[in-house]
Amino acid sequence: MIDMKGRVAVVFGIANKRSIAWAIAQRLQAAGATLAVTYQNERLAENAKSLIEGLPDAQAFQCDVSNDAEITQLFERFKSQYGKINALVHSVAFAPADELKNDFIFTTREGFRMAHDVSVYSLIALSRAAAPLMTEGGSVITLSYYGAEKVVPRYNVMGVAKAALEASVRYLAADLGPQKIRVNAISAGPIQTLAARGISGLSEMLKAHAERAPLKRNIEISEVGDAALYLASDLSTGITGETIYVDCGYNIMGF
Ligand code: 0WE
Repeated sequence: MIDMKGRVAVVFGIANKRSIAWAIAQRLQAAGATLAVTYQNERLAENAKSLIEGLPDAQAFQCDVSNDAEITQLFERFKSQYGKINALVHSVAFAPADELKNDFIFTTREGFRMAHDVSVYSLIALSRAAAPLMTEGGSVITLSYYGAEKVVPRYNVMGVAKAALEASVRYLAADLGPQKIRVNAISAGPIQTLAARGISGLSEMLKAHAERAPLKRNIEISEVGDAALYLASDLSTGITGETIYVDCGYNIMGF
């Protein structure tokens, strides 16, 4: 058994009970970790708070990761409340809906800026804020997707942002390694989350994924939680700067 007792994990990106962030928070808590879980804004507060507060040893915080002042304030609260952080989970991404509908060539300047600000820069900002509190070393975990490296129709600017995210994982890993802070990404196969639901053609994608993947099925969200626990724990102390696939093997296939 992996024992995370006495470890503090902060998880960003819960919107609802289908969120990957929520699956990860549940898994870390089940392993004994103390949790801080954040949601973006007032609109999500009621639902997010009731989920988070139902989890033992977990507390809810509001933070919009595109706002530097909110990040600074939040980590000051973490410092006084917990004194340290062991793991940071970044499960945050956004591109304006229109950017995921048209051809990539129609990407707007503002859509590009927003996708990179929310989905990529936030990892840099949060890692910088968390590092001084990772006094026992630490683990930073973010979520990526195969569209970072191969063209997935309509994933568009998010694919470019995920490529930048995976590169940022390597640069952050190099910067933070001397402080025994590891930085890794989990590249998850497609999941029916609420964020993914509005996406046209997702059911066909899930079907094709299950047919082509070596394991002949789609991933379970709990499998992302399991991989995150591994990366957050001392089982993975030799691993940093990596993108680990939790995709039933889909990415290895050439045909
Ligand atoms: O990273 C993602 C989706 C992230 C996402 C989802 C939305 C929907 C609502 C980012 N921004 C928005 N903006 C919205 O307005 N995935 C890996 C899931 C996903 O999204 C796709 C996919 C897959 C898979 C979009 C097009 C094609 C495939």
